[in-house]
Amino acid sequence: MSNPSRRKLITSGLAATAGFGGLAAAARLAARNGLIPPDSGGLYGPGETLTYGAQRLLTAHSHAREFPKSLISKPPFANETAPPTDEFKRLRAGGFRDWKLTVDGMVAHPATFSVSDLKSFPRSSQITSLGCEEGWSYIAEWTGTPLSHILSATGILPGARYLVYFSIEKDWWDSLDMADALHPQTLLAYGMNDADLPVPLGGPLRMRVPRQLGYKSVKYLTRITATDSLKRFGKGLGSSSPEGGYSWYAGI
Ligand SMILES: Nc1nc2c(c(=O)[nH]1)N[C@H]1C(S)=C(S)[C@@H](COP(=O)(O)O)O[C@H]1N2
Ligand SMILES: [Mo]
Repeated sequence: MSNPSRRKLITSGLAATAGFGGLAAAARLAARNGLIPPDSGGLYGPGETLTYGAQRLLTAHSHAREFPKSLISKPPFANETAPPTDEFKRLRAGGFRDWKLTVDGMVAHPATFSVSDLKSFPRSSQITSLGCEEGWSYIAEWTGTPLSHILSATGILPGARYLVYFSIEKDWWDSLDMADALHPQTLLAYGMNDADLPVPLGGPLRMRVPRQLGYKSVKYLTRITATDSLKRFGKGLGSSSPEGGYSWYAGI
């Protein structure tokens, strides 16, 4: 969708249809433009479709706000965790030298990367806000490899539409469409505030998606798989979050 006048037309069509003909008709318009989120069924489905469709058409190329260093938040942070599993403890005891990120699915060259491999690739830093759906947020500087770099290095195939990504915590996984996967602010983050990413905040490696709510920024990242359909992952809703009642698309 590169033609701005076409985008404008579809966007005003979406808004007008939502007001005039109702959400279901807006959803049909979004569907014709390939803008149906995976959790579009059920009671909130038409609303999810309208939010995602309108955001994608209006803001596909926008950036999350970046802040000056003076606004970086002071610890402690609200949501600190650490995976309690033996596997995580073993990897941590080894300084995370054996931590592996596997990239597979619809890529020409499936590969496995260590954190030091990632550190040897082009790096990017951003000072952005991480906001939780429960209401709190904090600002930090995240450093990592742009996800887009890994996708070009592994040869993402043209048919891929989503990236599904998994934590060493088995019940945490999520997915992004290609607009967010290729967005320059989407990072495989291994650093925070000029240090290694602390374990409670997702170290050694987390997804950082500043254009969406905090739960998309999955911590303890171990695998990314490229796919053309989200149907065969979990309940087919694109993430563990909609299974618990939150939207797959959590744009801010
Ligand atoms: N593996 C894993 N990733 C996770 C979570 C989690 O509990 N486990 N919590 C999510 C939620 S709900 C939020 S708001 C952010 C919190 O990130 P923070 O610890 O940096 O505040 O991480 C997200 N990623
Ligand atoms: Mo959250």
